Amino acid sequence: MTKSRRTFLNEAAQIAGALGLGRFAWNRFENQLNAESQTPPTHSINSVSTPTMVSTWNHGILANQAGLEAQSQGGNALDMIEAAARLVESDAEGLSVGIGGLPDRDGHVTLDACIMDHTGNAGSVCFVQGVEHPLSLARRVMEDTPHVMLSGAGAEQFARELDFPQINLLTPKAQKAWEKWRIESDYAPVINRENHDTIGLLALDHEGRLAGGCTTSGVAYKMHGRVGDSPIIGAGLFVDGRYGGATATGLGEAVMRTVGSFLVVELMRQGLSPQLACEEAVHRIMNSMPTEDLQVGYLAMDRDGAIGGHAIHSGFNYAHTIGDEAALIDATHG
Ligand code: SD4
Repeated sequence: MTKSRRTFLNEAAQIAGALGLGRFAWNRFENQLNAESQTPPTHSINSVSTPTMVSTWNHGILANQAGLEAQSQGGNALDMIEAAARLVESDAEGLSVGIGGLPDRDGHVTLDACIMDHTGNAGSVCFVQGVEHPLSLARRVMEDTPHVMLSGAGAEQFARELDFPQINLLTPKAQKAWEKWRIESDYAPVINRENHDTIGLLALDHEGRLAGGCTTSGVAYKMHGRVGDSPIIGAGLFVDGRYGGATATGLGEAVMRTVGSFLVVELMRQGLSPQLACEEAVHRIMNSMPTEDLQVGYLAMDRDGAIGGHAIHSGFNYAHTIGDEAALIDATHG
């Protein structure tokens, strides 16, 4: 379109504001225009924003710091996500992401990760072994291939072609924990308190671009070959720059069955706040399966930087950083 649709939409948005039309009504109007147009919807971005990050769990504090540092060195929202993820992936003490992650029931550490930008570009890798930075690999899938997702040996081959360092991800600490687990080999998934701490990340950069990422070693002692929600676009992560982004942590099977992160963003598109959207997505799970023994937490940020987080049970927290100010927030639950 020439004058264009964007100018027209901006003018119309101002009029809508003056008329007191709520965001929901405005979204519906814009959607209708999009539907009627032959042109794909524009991925409008805010002109200037304060760089902001939200990330799951305690390790989110340091991760956000790394992300904002990347931004201050000229990086965009994707760079923020990648820098934050790399920090946590390299932490051998963490038992759930990258090196040091707890292995599957056969003793193999297998990683899942994905990344998505505000225009809907997405990349993902799953069931990857021996790669220290799976989220960076997912980014290369997004940027350098015609695909969205590579798995297992194929993803590892791609990593070798890119000269990604190959490392042994199983640390002595994780091996010891696995050997202890093997004595009883109790395969019941454990309620998420400390065991499930994938990092899910959402970033808004200085130009209002949103991006998200998720990286994990998955549920401890899973079956060999099991892939969770974390690398699945729409389940562990979803971003739509026009509305917001969401990410999930907890038992992936429950998130996958309800396409959780997509649902959160879809609810934001329909006008719900990030907090209410997370609550509704959690309730969808609670209304569709027994949840006494499983935990899921959602985290969301809209395109204006408003955030929300909600989980089935207590214990889920997330880090929120705006500029220099960081806070660790206990998510609401139930
Ligand atoms: C999975 N959702 O593999 C991941 C695990 C997780 O915090 O989130 N841990 O199911």
